[in-house]
Amino acid sequence: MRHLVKCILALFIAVFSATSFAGEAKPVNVQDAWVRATAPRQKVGAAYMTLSYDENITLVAADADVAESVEIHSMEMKNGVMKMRSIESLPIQAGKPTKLAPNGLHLMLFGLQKPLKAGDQVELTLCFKSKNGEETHQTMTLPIKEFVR
Ligand SMILES: [Cu+2]
Repeated sequence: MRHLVKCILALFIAVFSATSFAGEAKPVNVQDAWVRATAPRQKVGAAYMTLSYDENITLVAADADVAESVEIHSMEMKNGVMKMRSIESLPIQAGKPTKLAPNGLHLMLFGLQKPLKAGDQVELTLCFKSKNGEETHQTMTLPIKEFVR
């Protein structure tokens, strides 16, 4: 079974590279991307989205026009308390959407220059590393929204 999966994967990759040789790599699929509105004087913010791709790819860095720096964060239970921590990179498995959402994985925006107001927009750049080590950047505009529980 594992062999079969490998074969299908190899075939798939061959087809993929044959059809995309002329242009740039296909962009990573980014859906439902948004930035959470912040309270006045709040210096950190968060961005959420669902990432998917038809090959294994890794999110290695992010940057936002409104923040000094952006980190990839995960959430985990520690002694019954949800804690977030910074992770170096976020692997996205081929064909499996990876969801960044409140109370889970998120992009943390540090050093906000001003409060993030619902209705405004944030320019976000994501840096991905393909399995052959190639890095690509994708810049997108995200709406700022109020988080409704
Ligand atoms: Cu965080």
